[in-house]
Amino acid sequence: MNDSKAPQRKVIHVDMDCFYAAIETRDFPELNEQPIAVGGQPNKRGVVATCNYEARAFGIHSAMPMGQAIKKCPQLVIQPVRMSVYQQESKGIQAIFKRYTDTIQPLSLDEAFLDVTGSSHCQGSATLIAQAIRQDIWQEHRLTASAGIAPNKFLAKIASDWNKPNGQYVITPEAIEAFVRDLPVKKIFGVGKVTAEKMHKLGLHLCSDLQQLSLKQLQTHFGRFGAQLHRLCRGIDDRPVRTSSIRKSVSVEDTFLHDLTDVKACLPVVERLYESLQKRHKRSMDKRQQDIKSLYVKVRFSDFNTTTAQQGHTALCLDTFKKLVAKAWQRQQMPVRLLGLGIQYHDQATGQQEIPFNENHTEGKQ
Ligand code: TTP
Ligand code: MG
Repeated sequence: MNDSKAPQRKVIHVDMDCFYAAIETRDFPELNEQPIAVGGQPNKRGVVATCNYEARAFGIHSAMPMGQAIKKCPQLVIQPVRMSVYQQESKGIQAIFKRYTDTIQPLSLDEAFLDVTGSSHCQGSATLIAQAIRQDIWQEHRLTASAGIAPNKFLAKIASDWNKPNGQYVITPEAIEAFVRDLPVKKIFGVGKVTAEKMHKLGLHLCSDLQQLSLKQLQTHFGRFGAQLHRLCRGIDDRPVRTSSIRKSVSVEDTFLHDLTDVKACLPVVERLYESLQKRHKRSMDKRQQDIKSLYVKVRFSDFNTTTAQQGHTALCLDTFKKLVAKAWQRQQMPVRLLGLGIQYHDQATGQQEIPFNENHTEGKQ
């Protein structure tokens, strides 16, 4: 499994614990030990952006409608989103990462991959670097982070969840085989609810089950995702840690105050979103020229099921977006609460791509 020519990579995935909620309890200590959720008010169709562990004990989680959260926990304290504060904290945390490596790929405000291969910090130990980063974050921000340390992004991301909160977990190259053997298929990057269900029906529950299938069999069952699955179920993932200057995609989306009843009602919204997408694309091109690889849409139905569809394309095309929305809507034919349009770019650096989702891939919020 090891590529004997390239040095063994060392990737760290850092993920802040209950990020928005942790900032709220830090800044308002009187909230300590109370169940809190950050998000919109229930009477305005607000959803939970995140919540602290006290609230999670009641079964509350991200993306849950706030009305439902309040039913589960009537004493829940709702804190409004203070995005500019979270952005500021995120900048400070990224500056800490910078002390240790220049190869940083932020995934969101509270999450990033760091490639520390060949680093001279902490005697070159990725484990000690992760510890030092978490310690800096605590000392300077009074926030806790968890980290995963592994030879690639796929495993590092799973590992950061292993000892969460305020912990870290290392998967050494020697430990990969045993680690992936018992890993449930739903932990694989790109395997959502629908793909996992399909796998379960085929009797595939763990990565070791997937390993029994040939590349050809995986391609037969899972189409173009098959080849990636063949590698991932063995713990192999060559995707590089990309610095933020390389955008892999741009997208725009909108959640509606009132659901759109059918596909006909969606089309004028597609036109409006298309205009903002064009602007984003242009801004992205001003920074760096990239070729369009495909166009995609996201449709979230009133029951929160989210489905996506994409099509290979080399240019922006309103008509294609409309057709993709119609195709996606057809799958569930229910009122729509969110619509999104996106562009995926070719990866200039490696020729590889990270597919944000698979075609026909229906994701429930997990
Ligand atoms: P996460 O890292 O998914 O969650 P978290 O940091 O709150 O908790 P954990 O300890 O499990 O990592 O997301 C980071 C932030 O992104 C989160 O604090 C709030 C925001 N967020 C949303 O606004 N909506 C969402 O659906 C999710 C999942 C996150
Ligand atoms: Mg987090």
